[in-house]
Amino acid sequence: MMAASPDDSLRPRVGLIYDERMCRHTTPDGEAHPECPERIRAIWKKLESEGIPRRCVLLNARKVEDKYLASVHTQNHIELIKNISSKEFDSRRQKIASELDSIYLNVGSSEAAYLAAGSVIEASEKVAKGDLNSVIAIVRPPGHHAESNEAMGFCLFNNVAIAANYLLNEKPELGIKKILIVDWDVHHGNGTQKMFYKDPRVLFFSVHRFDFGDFYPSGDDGAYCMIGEGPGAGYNINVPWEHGQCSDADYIAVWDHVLIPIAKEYNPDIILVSAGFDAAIDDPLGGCCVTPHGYSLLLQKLMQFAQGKIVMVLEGGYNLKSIANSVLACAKVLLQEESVGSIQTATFKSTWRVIEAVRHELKGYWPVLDVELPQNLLITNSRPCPAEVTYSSSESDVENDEGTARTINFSDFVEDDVLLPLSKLKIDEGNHGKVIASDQVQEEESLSASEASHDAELVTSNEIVDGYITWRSLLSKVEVWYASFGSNMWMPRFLCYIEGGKVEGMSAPCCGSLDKSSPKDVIWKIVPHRLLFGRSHTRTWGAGGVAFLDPERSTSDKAYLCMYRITLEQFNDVLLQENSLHQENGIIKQMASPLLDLHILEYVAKNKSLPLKTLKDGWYSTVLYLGKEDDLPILTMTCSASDVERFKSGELPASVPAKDYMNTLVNGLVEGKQLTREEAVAYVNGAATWKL
Ligand code: X5A
Ligand code: ZN
Repeated sequence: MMAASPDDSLRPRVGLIYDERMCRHTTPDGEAHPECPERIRAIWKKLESEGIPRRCVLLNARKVEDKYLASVHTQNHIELIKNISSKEFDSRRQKIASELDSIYLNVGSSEAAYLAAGSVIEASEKVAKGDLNSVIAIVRPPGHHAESNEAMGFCLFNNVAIAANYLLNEKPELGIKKILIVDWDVHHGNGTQKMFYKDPRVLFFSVHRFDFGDFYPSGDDGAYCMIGEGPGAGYNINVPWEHGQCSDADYIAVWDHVLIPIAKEYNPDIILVSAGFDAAIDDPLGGCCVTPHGYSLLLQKLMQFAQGKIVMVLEGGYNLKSIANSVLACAKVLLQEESVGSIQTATFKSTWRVIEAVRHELKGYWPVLDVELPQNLLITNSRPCPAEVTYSSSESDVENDEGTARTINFSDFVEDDVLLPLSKLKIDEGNHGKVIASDQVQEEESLSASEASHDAELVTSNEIVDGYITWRSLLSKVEVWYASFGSNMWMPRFLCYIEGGKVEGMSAPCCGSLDKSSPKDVIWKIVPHRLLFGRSHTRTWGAGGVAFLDPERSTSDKAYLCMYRITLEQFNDVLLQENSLHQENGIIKQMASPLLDLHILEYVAKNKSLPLKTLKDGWYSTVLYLGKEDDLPILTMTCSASDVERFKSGELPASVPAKDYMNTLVNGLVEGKQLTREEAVAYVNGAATWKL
């Protein structure tokens, strides 16, 4: 007999909807746009390559009838989308689109919009009837931003809202009286919220980046105080993230402590998921990092309700690989196939703040929320918030234009120290925690190496893994000055390397250091080295050159340095990120051993400059020792001397910096009170146009 193959009659019946005609909604002149046809093609191809479609029931897409649109949209809006792709609109179409917020329109838009909405109706009806357990609707354009009289945010018709109304109003015989809409797209589902704001038959739940009203669609609609009105009061639930970088653990925490308890109480007859995948890791718009396995867990936790009646509807999601893998993981969960993977357990402290606020707001409507969250949860799973860091220079108190100390606010990532890599240092078992500093820590006088070995004797057990002291715990006890000379001179930009995140002009967020504590001090210095700009393009800043410091000293030159007192552990994380080697296929790499340990630090201090072989492909692979300050070594990273030669020969391009990069750098010099804006611009231009 064959090994147990799943009995088809026991296997859940999962529907899939996909139709190539929804790919004909494109930008009119072929300009690139994140909401592109390739999104649904990529998902479909991925599912096909994994043999998903043959394990599912394939449904036909169909166009929505106008009468079903009318429960959600105005006649005006319906007419517009109905006619927008016709010849008569050829001359006006682009103008109309340009007057809308984040919308493009072409000859394929109307049909795609009708198919997307109609397909979600088809999917919902099949699930409501019980013909299928669940359906994945791979549709576009997305819908959750579309309001009654307005297309916006890449959305034309509100597909999910239309289907919900269809079930409630058009098919009472199906017995769907209560619908839970779970909107996990990274953006707030403003359209859907408005449509059911006073309606208790639909419980609308949205978890989204809010950034205190700064994140799209911006404003207050996504705030947690928006709880519904009249009979709908308590049936609108917003979980607004304070910042990006949210991950599986943050979402799971919200599920466990907000959504799931409420869903149990509400007991929906069906669940519609506004499943955008733009909170996925590597999404260009979302800046969050939910993994495919994370999404599958969120979905799995919903399957205990409504007898598993789930319709998963694509909304946003703009990284083709991420969305394809995420939908695949969800499909496997709906098919009740193994979902393998592990998630990181770290949550932001802000996550607990948001969860508590939401629970407080809603506990009058949902008594299950009216209990204190277990304190040990908050304590064991979160660390004190290093946010709201006030920093100052030791030369003069750095103040911003308003004359108050600057506050940085995107920094409270909480880490569980579970994934500690090993170091080469073995603990002498007979001598409790004493370090056998094999080849390290030999020279007593300098670099606090001796102090480090002394402190290392005091490490607590969680810093020891399998009898080894982790390199992190050792190097976390050594402080250095990291000397920045480029965009990192602007503190908020540098903090991206510590806390994660990005500032204006950066295309992607940084992952940050494992230890997210802020620099202990910031001071400025001028050194006799030449600042130069080289290369023509970076992933972070786009076209333009970036700053390097000639490793060679030359007394006729001077370069400004903004120096941050950080740990050698953090310096290693900065070094890795600066050389773009911190991730591979979107996975943050853990360093098994440090790039720059105490031994190498001694070497650099003696020889002033060291190109690190392990970083030979990075642009900032040379570590420079620039002397000492307060008895701590001053280190920076720049290109190799041979790269400078290649800049001179023209073998490597030497371009002027991009606008955003330039602004960032200038901001650093100005806010650090080193130069006026004019002087700073002149300084950068001088360096950028200098003939090597
Ligand atoms: C559906 C969706 C995002 C719109 C962003 C506009 N829309 N900047 O993800
Ligand atoms: Zn979105």
